[in-house]
Amino acid sequence: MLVRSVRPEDLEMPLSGFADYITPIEHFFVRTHVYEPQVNLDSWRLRVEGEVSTPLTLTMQDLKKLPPVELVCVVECAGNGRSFYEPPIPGAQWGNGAVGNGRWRGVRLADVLKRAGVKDSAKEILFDGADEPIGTMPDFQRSIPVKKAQDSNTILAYEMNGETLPAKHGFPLRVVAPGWASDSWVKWLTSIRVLDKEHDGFWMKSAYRHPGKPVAPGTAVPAEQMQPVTSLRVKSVIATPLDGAQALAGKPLMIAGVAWSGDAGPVTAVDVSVDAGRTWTPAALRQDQRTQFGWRQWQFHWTPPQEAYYTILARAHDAAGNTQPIDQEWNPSGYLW
Ligand SMILES: Nc1nc2c(c(=O)[nH]1)N[C@H]1C(S)=C(S)[C@@H](COP(=O)(O)O)O[C@H]1N2
Ligand SMILES: [Mo]
Repeated sequence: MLVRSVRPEDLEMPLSGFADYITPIEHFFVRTHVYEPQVNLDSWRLRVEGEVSTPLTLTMQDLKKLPPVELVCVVECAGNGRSFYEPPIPGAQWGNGAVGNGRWRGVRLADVLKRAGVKDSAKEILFDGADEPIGTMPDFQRSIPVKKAQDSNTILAYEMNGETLPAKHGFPLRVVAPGWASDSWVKWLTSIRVLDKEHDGFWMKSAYRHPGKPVAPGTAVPAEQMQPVTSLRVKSVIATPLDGAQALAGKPLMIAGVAWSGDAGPVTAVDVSVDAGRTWTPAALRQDQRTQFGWRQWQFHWTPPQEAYYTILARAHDAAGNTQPIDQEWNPSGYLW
């Protein structure tokens, strides 16, 4: 892993990780705002309160009585790729690898909310985890609109890749908000609060906000003129060959990687260019990876015709007709590269 920060622990998946369909836990990126809390399952409870008719206090056993659901889904930090923006932006200097493709198993958030009886006044669902802030840092709490919470794909996961959810990734329970940046995927979940208004805590009103339109690079935009980061953007990454690799002229070379999108997904096509974007040719998408929210592997076979320096690019398209740009428009916090 590429260590972006030791304390708190921020670990990035190296480019070679994009060669996997399901990202193994040992290669899965880690982002922690404060520290990794040690949760004891015997004393752990999930509280559901606020605008509900029956507030709940659930054990893991209670949760596991609800119907289990499993889905393959990309989790990507809003700030993934921040280091590519010009001018530079403070914050974790992620390259490409603050992202992974996991197999998540848990229960539908909608099923939990149904048991609590959500009132008509409900607007947002606020999540809090067992990690407590240090010093003056506000507690990491994030909310999502009721509509996203009620979506049958939004789950509370207790398993990742067929294993008990690892401590680094939120043991014993985390939010899985498919298609949305992972600041909404609250780890070590202990509290679900149904709100009758938009949550106005620091992590909603000041952090994770985007102008929603291109602004001149370097511009300061007041937070209230920005909107929360939600859906991921269509994107592909080349896993092989790696930057700077050498290959033999006249010999077949496989170009391969993965592609994903967010709410506008799934990915419908990937093109490859071997001439710095002058011409593009469709790559082959794996036929057995047609999920709504997982990434999809693609391949392109090419024989470099002569000894030369080649610039290879990939670009993905999604179901809503979006095309991956050459680079993303600059924004003040360096989100959604
Ligand atoms: N409780 C809690 N949940 C959290 C965070 C956190 O600091 N505390 N960080 C969020 C952010 S910004 C990211 S990118 C993802 C990272 O998930 P991972 O470490 O499982 O890859 O967790 C999210 N959930
Ligand atoms: Mo993040």
